[in-house]
Formats: sequence, C-alpha cells, structure tokens
Amino acid sequence: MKYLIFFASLSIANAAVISMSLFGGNYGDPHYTTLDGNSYTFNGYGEYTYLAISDERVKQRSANFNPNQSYKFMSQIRTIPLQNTTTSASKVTVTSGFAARSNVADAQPISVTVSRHKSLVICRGNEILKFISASSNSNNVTLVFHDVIIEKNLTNEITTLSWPIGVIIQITPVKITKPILGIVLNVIVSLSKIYKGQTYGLMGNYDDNATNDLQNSKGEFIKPSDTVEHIHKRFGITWSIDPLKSLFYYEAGTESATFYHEQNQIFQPMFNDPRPIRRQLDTAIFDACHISTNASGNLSSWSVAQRMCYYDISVTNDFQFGQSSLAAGEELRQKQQHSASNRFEPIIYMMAIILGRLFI
Ligand SMILES: *[C@@H]1O[C@H](CO)[C@@H](O)[C@H](O)[C@H]1NC(C)=O
Ligand SMILES: *[C@@H]1O[C@H](CO)[C@@H](O)[C@H](O)[C@H]1NC(C)=O
Ligand SMILES: *[C@@H]1O[C@H](CO)[C@@H](O)[C@H](O)[C@H]1NC(C)=O
Ligand SMILES: *[C@@H]1O[C@H](CO)[C@@H](O)[C@H](O)[C@H]1NC(C)=O
Ligand SMILES: *[C@@H]1O[C@H](CO)[C@@H](O)[C@H](O)[C@H]1NC(C)=O
Ligand SMILES: *[C@@H]1O[C@H](CO)[C@@H](O)[C@H](O)[C@H]1NC(C)=O
Ligand SMILES: CC(=O)N[C@H]1CO[C@H](CO)[C@@H](O)[C@@H]1O
Repeated sequence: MKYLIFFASLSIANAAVISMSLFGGNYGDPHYTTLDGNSYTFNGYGEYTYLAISDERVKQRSANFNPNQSYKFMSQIRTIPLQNTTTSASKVTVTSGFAARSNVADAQPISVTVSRHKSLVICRGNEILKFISASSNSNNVTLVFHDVIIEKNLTNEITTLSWPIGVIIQITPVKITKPILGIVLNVIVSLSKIYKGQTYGLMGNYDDNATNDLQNSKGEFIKPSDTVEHIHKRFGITWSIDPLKSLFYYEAGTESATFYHEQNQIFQPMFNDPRPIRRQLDTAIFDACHISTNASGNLSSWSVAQRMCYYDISVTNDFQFGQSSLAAGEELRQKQQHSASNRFEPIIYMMAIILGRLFI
C-alpha cells in the first residue's frame, strides 16, 4: 500500500480552500447549479463530462471540446433512470456515479459509484478502497495520496475528495424510497477562482457571467431559459464522454462505458415541468418544501431549492427525497452567497503548497 491512513483533521485546510472558491453542484432528479450560479435540470442516461479544467485559459471559447487533450482536471458523472426503462413509464433519473483525476504525475482516477447492492464503491485506479476506522470512537477516515485526499464519514458516508490543485468535491449519498429503493448521489463542487475561463462540461463555462453558462461540447451557447427538452438535446447529451476516456470503475459483469454511451443516444426522458395544480397533495408538498401558502401560486417567488423540492416530490412522490433536495439546494445557495463576498484569492496557492509538502 502506497498510502497512509491517518485521522488528523483536514478541516482547516478544507475551510481555507473552500473560502477562496466558488461552488456548483447537482442533486435530486438531477438539478444542476453551474459555477456561475445558473440552474437547470437534465435527465440524461449516460456518463458525462461534469467539470473539465483546461491547462490554458480558453481565449476563444467557440473551440470544440477535445477529449484527447490533456486537462489539468477531468471529472465525469453517471446518471441513470431509477427504474427499468423498458418496463416503466416513470423516468426519474438520478446520479449514480462520479469519477475524476488530476493530471499531476502518477495521478490515478478516483471513482465513486453505487453498486448493484446499493452500497458505495470507492476506487483508486483498479483498487477498491477500504475505509476502516482505527478507533471505535472515530467515525471519519482519511486516505492521503500524493494527488488527492479522500475523507469519508463512516456514519453518513459523506465522502470528500480534495485535489490540492484547488478542487474539492463533496459526495453525499441520499436514500430514495419511491418509486423504488435506491441510493442517489448529491455532488457539491468547490473550485478555486484561479480557473476562471478554463472550465468545460455540465458545471458550465465559469467566467462570472451566468448568461453564457450552458456551452455545449461543440462550443455553442444554449440559453438557460430554453425549454428542458432543448437543454437536454442541445446541451446535456453533447457532454456524453468518449468511452475510451472513461474514468469509472466498472463492476465485473455490468455495463461498460460503451453501454452508457449508447443509452445516452437512445434514452427519451419525460420532459417534466411540474406546475402546481389545485389538489390535496400539493398542500403537503408545499409544506414539505417550505413554500408558504400565499407564495404557492407564484412560481417566481420560489427559491431554486423550493422548485427542485417540488419537482422531485411531484415526480417521485418521495417526500424525504424532495426534502433532501431542498436541503442540498439551500446549502449550495448559502455557499455561493458566502463565496461571492470573499475576495482573498491567492491563499489557494499557499494551501496547495502546504498540502503538497505535508503529504507528498
Ligand atoms: C481522439 O482520438 C481518437 C483516437 O486517436 C480519434 O478517433 C478521435 O477522432 C479523436 N477525437 C477528437 C475530437 O479529436
Ligand atoms: C428490464 O426489463 C426487461 C423486460 O422485463 C428485462 O428483460 C431486462 O433485463 C430488465 N433490465 C434490467 C436492467 O433490469
Ligand atoms: C459524521 O456524520 C455524523 C452523522 O451525520 C455526524 O454526527 C458527525 O459529526 C460526522 N463526523 C464528522 C467528522 O464530520
Ligand atoms: C455575458 O455573456 C453574454 C452572452 O455571451 C454577453 O452577451 C454579455 O456581454 C456578457 N456580459 C459580460 C458582462 O461580459
Ligand atoms: C407570504 O407571507 C409571509 C408571511 O405572512 C411573508 O413573509 C412573505 O413575504 C409572503 N410571500 C409572498 C410571496 O407574498
Ligand atoms: C411573484 O413573486 C415575485 C418575486 O417574489 C414578485 O416580484 C411578484 O410581484 C409576484 N407576483 C404576484 C402576482 O404576486
Ligand atoms: C475532519 C474531522 O472531523 N476529523 C476528525 C476525525 O476523527 C478524529 C478522531 O475522532 C478527530 O480527531 C478529527 O478531528
């Protein structure tokens, strides 16, 4: 084993990096919040480029995304329908995997997926990582590699991946009970502001301008106000990964990267846009999503988190799932607000150097 396991607190390092960063993420029946703060829903079935960071500042943004190029950081997300698509009309899709790597020397991909047995599988390269706490009163385990630090809370399974280049990913597994039992991953990205003008993928084109966030892999801009269907077809599915470039670990005997690539082409989601209608259930949903009665008829007064909560309960009828989206959306909004008021940029470099010295 080339890594050491230790239990020291990384919270200070993480807090410092996070306060210098901006946030994006996705949760629920995938709702994405881009790094510039735009929100959209994309129900794809496949594996997609989530956040790629190019080595160079991208001056001419109209250039195609080229998967053969070397990226400073590359991350991918897997989303799947919750039910068997051939036998069911309900097409709720959820996040079931995340994988990423940096391009420092000897870096290995980290893959976090939900297994067939509904447990979290975390791999580095081809090795499945085991998180075993050395002491019975400790519920967190940290694995340190030269390229990435992985921290897992054994109680709630929240897993934090920190790349000293300035990217932190927090993955929260959430249980869903309807329409079927499953585990859904909510992902929060924290990215150093030094990467302005260098990002690609579903997390959007980060340049402090929210109107040009949805840039597809061919370099075209899609309006965030476009319909769910348009965003799906012109933006979301264009980020399907080249199967040869997959960073995921595949369980023996299960689907391959090629399988997901094909599903991306075939899958037809329902382009939901649930709207409140006067019925008994809505009152319960409004309660669950903290939407006040007077605001319930006025969609534009709802927060993004409230809309996504409403959406998720409407399509799944799983109230707890909806409330986990409300909490995730709210957490993301608070982090984005906090980061918007933060100006101390260069400390990220210092933190990266300190982390490098300590752990390489
Ligand atoms: C990437 O490389 C592969 C194999 O060399 C090639 O088939 C493919 O066209 C390349 N893709 C791009 C976008 O250049
Ligand atoms: C989906 O249902 C079809 C028809 O019942 C079945 O043949 C197939 O194996 C199922 N797929 C999965 C992934 O369960
Ligand atoms: C781990 O999760 C549990 C349950 O949510 C929480 O009480 C605890 O504080 C967490 N531990 C750490 C180190 O964050
Ligand atoms: C933001 O992007 C839009 C669309 O590309 C552009 O028209 C606008 O000028 C940009 N705003 C700023 C402040 O750069
Ligand atoms: C609804 O009422 C609450 C308190 O009664 C108030 O704080 C809120 O601003 C109202 N919302 C709208 C959209 O009118
Ligand atoms: C709906 O809510 C928005 C935002 O809170 C507010 O500006 C607007 O006046 C409201 N419209 C109605 C018809 O109450
Ligand atoms: C990040 C964090 O909270 N780490 C804790 C992990 O558990 C040990 C032992 O209980 C604590 O000392 C750390 O602070």
